[in-house]
Amino acid sequence: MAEKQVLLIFIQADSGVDGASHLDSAMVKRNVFSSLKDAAMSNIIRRAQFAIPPLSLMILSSRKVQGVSQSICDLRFEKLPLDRHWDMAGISVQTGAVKPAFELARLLRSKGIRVVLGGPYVTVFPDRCREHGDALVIGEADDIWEEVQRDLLAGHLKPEYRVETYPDLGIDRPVSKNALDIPSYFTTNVVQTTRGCPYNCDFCNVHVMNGHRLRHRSIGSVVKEVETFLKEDKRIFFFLDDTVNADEAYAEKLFTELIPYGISWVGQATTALGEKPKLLEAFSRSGCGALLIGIESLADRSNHAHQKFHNPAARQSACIRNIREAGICVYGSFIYGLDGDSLDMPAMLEEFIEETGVDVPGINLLRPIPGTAVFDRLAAEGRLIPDPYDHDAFRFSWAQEMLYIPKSVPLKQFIPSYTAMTERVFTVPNALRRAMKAPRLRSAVLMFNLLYVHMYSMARKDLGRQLESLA
Ligand code: B12
Ligand code: SF4
Repeated sequence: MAEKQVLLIFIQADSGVDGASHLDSAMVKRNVFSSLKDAAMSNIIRRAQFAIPPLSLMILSSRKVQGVSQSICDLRFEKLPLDRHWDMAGISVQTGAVKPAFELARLLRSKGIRVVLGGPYVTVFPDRCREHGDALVIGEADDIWEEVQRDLLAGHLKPEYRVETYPDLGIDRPVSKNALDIPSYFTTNVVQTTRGCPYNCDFCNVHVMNGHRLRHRSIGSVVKEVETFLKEDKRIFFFLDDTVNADEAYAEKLFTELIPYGISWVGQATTALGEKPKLLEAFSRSGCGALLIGIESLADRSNHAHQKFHNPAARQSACIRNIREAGICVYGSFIYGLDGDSLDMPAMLEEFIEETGVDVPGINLLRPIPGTAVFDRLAAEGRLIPDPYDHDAFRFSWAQEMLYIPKSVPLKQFIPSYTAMTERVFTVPNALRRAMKAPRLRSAVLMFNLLYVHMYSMARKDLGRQLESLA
C-alpha cells in the first residue's frame, strides 16, 4: 500500500513580524516608488527578522508512524505544493491569522484533502474551528499526533482529539529537521527547554495554553539535541522558552553544560536575571548574545494593573545594566498604554532607554488578543474598539492601530503622544549609536534598529489615519 502523504502547514500572517505592511493598504496614498519600497521592506523583514521554523511542526513531523510520510510547508517562505498528492493537511492556527488559515482549509477540503486543525487558536477556541476542519487537535499534540496518523491510515479520523493532560516533557522525544527546507531560514536551531509559565500577565495566554506549572525537558536530552542540531546547521540557536531563566537552578546547570559546544544563542528572559551573577555568567560563557526582556511598563501601578508582579520598577534599570555588562545585548520590550499609564510615560521610557543603553527597544501598543484575560476585561468594560466577537479584527500588526480605549488618556491625545515618542526613539542616528555600543552582535543590533526605523514610521502613518477617522 502506498504511504499516506501528510502536509504540515504554517500560515503567513498579513503583518507583524511576518513582514509589516500598511493596514488597509488601499487607503494609503503612495507613488510607485514608495509602493515598491514598502514591498521590498516587507520581504526583508520577513526574511531577516525572526525567520525561524515553527518548532510545533518540527515536533509533529518527528512523530513517525509507519506508512505515513510527512512534509512541512511554511507559507512565509514557500508556495503551497498543490502539484503533489496529499492525503491530509495539518494547519497550525495562531490567533490573529485565523482568516487565512480557514480560507486555506476550505481550499484544501475542496480538493478532497482531509484537514486537521491544531495550534494555539484551536486550543483556546475549539468551537469556532469545528466547521473548518475534518478533525481538531485541542492542546499540545506531541503524543496524540501519532494517534491521528494511525487513524488516517485506518481510514477513520475522529472529529476531535483532546489532550487531557499536558505532555510530560521529561520523556525523550528527539526532534528531527528532515521535513524542513533548511536554507529557507535564518537558522533552524530552535530549541525549547521548558513549557508552561508560572506567571499570570493578563495580556498573554501562554498559561492558558501551556498551564501554570513549569515542565522541564531533561538536561541530557537538550544537550544531545544541541549536539545533533549542530551537525546539520552551525548557525545561531534560538531558545524559545518564554522565560529561559524561569527555573534558575535548571538554567544554570543546562547552560554550564553547553559551554563546551561553543554555540551562539538568543532567548527570552526576565529582568531578575540581572540579579543572579552566577546564572549571568553561565549564560554569557555558553554564548548568549542577546535576550528579549519583557519590561512592559516602568511603573509598578501599570504592570500590576495587568497582573505582572515579577518585574519591580525599582530594580529594572540596575538589572538591565548588569545583563549588558555581562556582554549580553538587551532587546527591551515595552508596552505603552497599559491601565495605569499616563502621558508622562513616553518621557520616562525615553530616559530609561538612554540611561540603560537598551540595544534594541521595541515599544509596543497593548494588543488585546482574544482568549486573554485583558481581552475579556476590556470587552466587559466596553473599551474594545472592534466588535469583540469579530476575532479577525484583532489581527497581528506592528503597533499600527489602537484596538482599545486607554483607561486614563483620551485616544486623541494618546495616539500623538505615542507617535511623537517613536519618531524620537527610532531614528537612523540612534540606530547607528545603539549598534556601536552593543556588547555583541553589532550587525544584528544595527539591522533590527534600522528595520524599526521603517516599521515605526509605517505604523505612524497608519495610526495617523486612525486618528483622522476619529476627528
Ligand atoms: C517562537 C515564537 C514565534 C516564532 C515562530 C512562530 C511559531 N509559532 O512557531 C516567530 C518569531 C515567527 C513568531 C511570530 C509571531 N508570534 Co510568536 N511565539 C513564539 C513562541 C515564543 C514559541 C512558539 C513555540 O515554538 N512554542 C512551542 C511549540 C511546541 O508550541 P506550539 O507552537 O503551541 O505547538 C504545540 C501546540 O499548539 C500544537 N500545535 C501547534 N500547531 C499545530 C498544528 C497541528 C496540525 C496540530 C495537530 C497541533 C499543533 O502542538 C504543538 C506541540 O505541542 C510563542 C510562545 C509559546 N509559549 O508558545 C509565541 C506566540 C505563539 N507568538 C505569538 C504572537 C502574537 C506572534 C506574532 C503575531 C507576533 C507579531 N506581532 O507579529 C507572530 C505571528 C506569526 C504567524 N505567522 O502566525 C503569541 C500568539 C498568541 C496566540 N494566542 O495565538 C504567542 C503565544 C506569544 C504570547 N505570549 O502571546 N512567534
Ligand atoms: S508574558 Fe511571559 S511571563 Fe507573562 S504570562 Fe506570558 S509567558 Fe508568562
